[in-house]
Amino acid sequence: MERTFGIIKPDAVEAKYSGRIISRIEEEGFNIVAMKKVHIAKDKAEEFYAVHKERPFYDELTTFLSSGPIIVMVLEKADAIKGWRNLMGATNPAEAEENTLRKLYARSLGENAVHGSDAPETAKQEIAFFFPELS
Ligand code: 3AN
Repeated sequence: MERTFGIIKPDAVEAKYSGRIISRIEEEGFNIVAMKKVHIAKDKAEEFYAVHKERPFYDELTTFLSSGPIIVMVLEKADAIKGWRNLMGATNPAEAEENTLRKLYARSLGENAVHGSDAPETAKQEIAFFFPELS
């Protein structure tokens, strides 16, 4: 069993896609270890996305993540990190495969419905960031 960290981003929460996304997560065999709805401030979004600090879209990204409520979750199953990224689909919804969450629900490259950790070390950090009680 492996754990990963996921976010249902402000665009998808606002569009009321959360229920569909959570259903899909369960259908795909993930165990939802923890989940909460939060609205984070811009400085917290900046801290969360610190690895992208030098990227040209850093301000857009952190403004967006703090623009409305999000649902943060810890997901568990065998090979969860890869499995959750596969279920999310490509970063750019225009390139995402059929039936992936981003193909179904994302608006654009910037407003792309969901986030997922990309490696075991980032999963650990991101889980600790939102769920310190689990680490
Ligand atoms: P992923 O979330 O698929 O791991 P990353 O790590 O390349 O993608 O990018 C982090 C986040 O930054 C993406 N989820 C997306 O919301 C945003 N992003 C990536 N590229 C751009 C871009 N060119 N313009 C605006 N936002 C972007």
